[in-house]
Amino acid sequence: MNERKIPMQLIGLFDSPYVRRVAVSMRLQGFGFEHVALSVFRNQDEMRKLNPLVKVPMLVLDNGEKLIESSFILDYLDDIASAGKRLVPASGEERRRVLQQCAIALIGTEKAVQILYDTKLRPAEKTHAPWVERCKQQMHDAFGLMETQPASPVLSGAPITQADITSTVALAFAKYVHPAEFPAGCYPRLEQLSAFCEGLPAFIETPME
Ligand SMILES: N[C@@H](CCC(=O)N[C@@H](CS)C(=O)NCC(=O)O)C(=O)O
Repeated sequence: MNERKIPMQLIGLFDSPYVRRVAVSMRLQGFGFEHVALSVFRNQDEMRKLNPLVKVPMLVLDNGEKLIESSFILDYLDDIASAGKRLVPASGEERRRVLQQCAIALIGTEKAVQILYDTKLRPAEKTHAPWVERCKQQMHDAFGLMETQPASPVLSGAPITQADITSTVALAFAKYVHPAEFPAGCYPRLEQLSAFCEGLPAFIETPME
């Protein structure tokens, strides 16, 4: 069992897709953690004391070591996970496939975040419409590419992978922050995967809001 005496601390809100994918993964892998629910915007000063870079997620290990960047945090967790609990296969074609699907989902996520920051954090007159349009196009291109991937094996009973988690988290986040861009049925295969994953306890226990 991976449960530790002093729990690891996961810093950041679950409305961050990067934090949420780490939290869901930790639950699926059986790692206990204390959730430090601080916002990079509303709790900036407090956050800076924990993480001078003011970025989330941050995972504080039980020895006090601090890890940043969701992909590298997940890589560490896979490395220490017990047998059968890895979320990215250790090697080979399957590993490459899962990581590439994560990469596409992360681009969709990144573009959704950029649109949000560019339209909500700047005064309206300082928003550059062509850049926002470009990001929207790239966001949809990424989700469109995810939609064309072969159906995930998890839907036929295979173990869940990081590709399933990151794709599901990406769609939930993008829909949440840009609802008009994602009417129901616009990415039906992805929505099917998402409905399956969001029904799992690890996702239900990690709500975005
Ligand atoms: N590539 C990073 C992205 C993390 C990220 O950008 N997190 C956002 C919250 S969704 C953040 O920290 N925003 C504050 C900022 O960029 O200053 C990862 O995967 O961990």
